[in-house]
Amino acid sequence: MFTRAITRLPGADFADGLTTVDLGRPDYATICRQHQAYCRTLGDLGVTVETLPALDGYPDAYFVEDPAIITEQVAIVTRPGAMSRRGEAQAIASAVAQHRPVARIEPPGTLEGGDVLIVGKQVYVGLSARTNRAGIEQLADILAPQGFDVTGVPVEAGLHLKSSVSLVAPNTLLVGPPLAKADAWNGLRRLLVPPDEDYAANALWINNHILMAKGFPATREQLDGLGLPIIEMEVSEARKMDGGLSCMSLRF
Ligand code: CIR
Repeated sequence: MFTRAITRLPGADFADGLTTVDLGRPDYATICRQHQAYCRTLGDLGVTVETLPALDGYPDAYFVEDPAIITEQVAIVTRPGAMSRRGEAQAIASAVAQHRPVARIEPPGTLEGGDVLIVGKQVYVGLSARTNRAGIEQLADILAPQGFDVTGVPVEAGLHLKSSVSLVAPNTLLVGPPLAKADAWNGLRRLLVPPDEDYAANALWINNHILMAKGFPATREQLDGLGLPIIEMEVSEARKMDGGLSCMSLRF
């Protein structure tokens, strides 16, 4: 059960953030509306949502999942691999410090929360353009005393690990094409996202519901088999900036 989430308001400069996709510039009024709907949905699921103010000069700060990771016992403030996002760490630190003791990823480590997938006591971390080996080793050291085992997973396509894989039920992953064959998932149940729906691989399992991006019928059919209520969310504007449903909150 998640009882809390931290989100951040999109800044007026949201469209100036990093992106690798060519879907046009996001519209500010629309991202604000979609953000409100996202927060409202989390609230409806019993989550108390704390929304931080937009962070001037950091258009990607809206994606609060990346500068921090929260477990039951600790908040880890990361060191984003994207230079333009590095300053976000300090800003999120004061917010997460209200809830947990804080540990930090230090140079030369880089790590972004979008690369971190926690399945029970197993933590899968994408070795990606944003997260390096030193970052993964530091995370492993921070989490070892809590009984977590950390495994690196090469991410060769897509922005982060969780751009292509999500936990959607106990020991059950929703996996997109870039990670469909990764050895790391041996022993876990896998639902596969077809190549023409790869964006839908980023979904959120929260308080026994599944939040998924709207308009991906084949993925919806896979998820329907789990028997959980599914909420389809409009996330067109975050998608234009390479963001998905998990990126827009820190849940704990
Ligand atoms: C970035 O490139 O950093 C942002 N435009 C998107 C971050 C998405 N975050 C995530 O997947 N956790």
